[in-house]
Amino acid sequence: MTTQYRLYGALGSGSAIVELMLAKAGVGYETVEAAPWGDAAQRALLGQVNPLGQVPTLVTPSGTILTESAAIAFHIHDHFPASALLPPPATPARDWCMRWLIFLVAAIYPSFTYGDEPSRWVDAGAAAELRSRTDRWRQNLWRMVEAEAAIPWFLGDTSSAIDLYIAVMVEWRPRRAWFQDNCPKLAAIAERVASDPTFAAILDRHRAAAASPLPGS
Ligand SMILES: N[C@@H](CCC(=O)N[C@@H](CS)C(=O)NCC(=O)O)C(=O)O
Repeated sequence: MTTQYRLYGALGSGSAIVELMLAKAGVGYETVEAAPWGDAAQRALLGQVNPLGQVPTLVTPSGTILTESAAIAFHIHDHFPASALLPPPATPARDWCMRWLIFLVAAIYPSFTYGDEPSRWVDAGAAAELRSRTDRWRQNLWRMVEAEAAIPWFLGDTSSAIDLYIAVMVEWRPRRAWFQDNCPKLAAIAERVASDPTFAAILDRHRAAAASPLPGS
C-alpha cells in the first residue's frame, strides 16, 4: 500500500501522458521505472500490476490498480474535477471528447502494439511489411484526428486530456516533423501544451530518452 499515486512507467512511453494528467490535476505521485522492453526485474515489477505488461499503470493511494490510460484519465478527472481533463457530463463537448479520446487509445495506440515489434506477431519475412503497413495506417488515422481538431485546443476553447495525448504522441512515429507538415493543428496543440513549464519539464524528460528503444521509435 502506498500513500500516494504510484505510476509504473518508462521514459519515452505513454506514461508521460499520465504524468501530464497528474500534473494538470496538481497531484503528487511516485514513479516506478518498469519498461516493458526493460530488463527482467523491470518486467517482473510490471507483471505484478498489469497482466498485459504495459505502461502506463497507475496504483491509487487506496491500492486500486488502473491499467489503460483512458481509464486513468477518467479516474483522475472524477477524483480531481478541477483538472478538467474532460468536459462536463451530458454535454456535446463531453461526447466529442469521449469519441476522440477513445479513438486515440482504441485505434491509434494499438498500431504501435502490432508495429513496434512485428516479430511478436508474424514470421520474420512479414515483419517489415507489418511495420510499414501499420505505420502507414497510423498516418491515415492521424489525418482523421487532424480533420476534427479545433483551435486552440482539440475541443476548441477548453483544453482536455486529448491535448495531453497529442503532446506526447507527436514524438512517436511518424514524428513531429511529419505532424508539422501534415497535421499542423495537432502540431500546434502539442506546442501549446509544451508552452506550460510544468508540462514542458515532463515532456523534455521523456523526449530525452528518445534514443533508447521506445514505442514509436
Ligand atoms: N491501451 C493502453 C496501451 C498502452 C501501451 O501500449 N503502452 C506501451 C508503451 S507506450 C506498452 O506498454 N507496450 C508494450 C507492450 O504492449 O507489450 C493504454 O492506453 O494505456
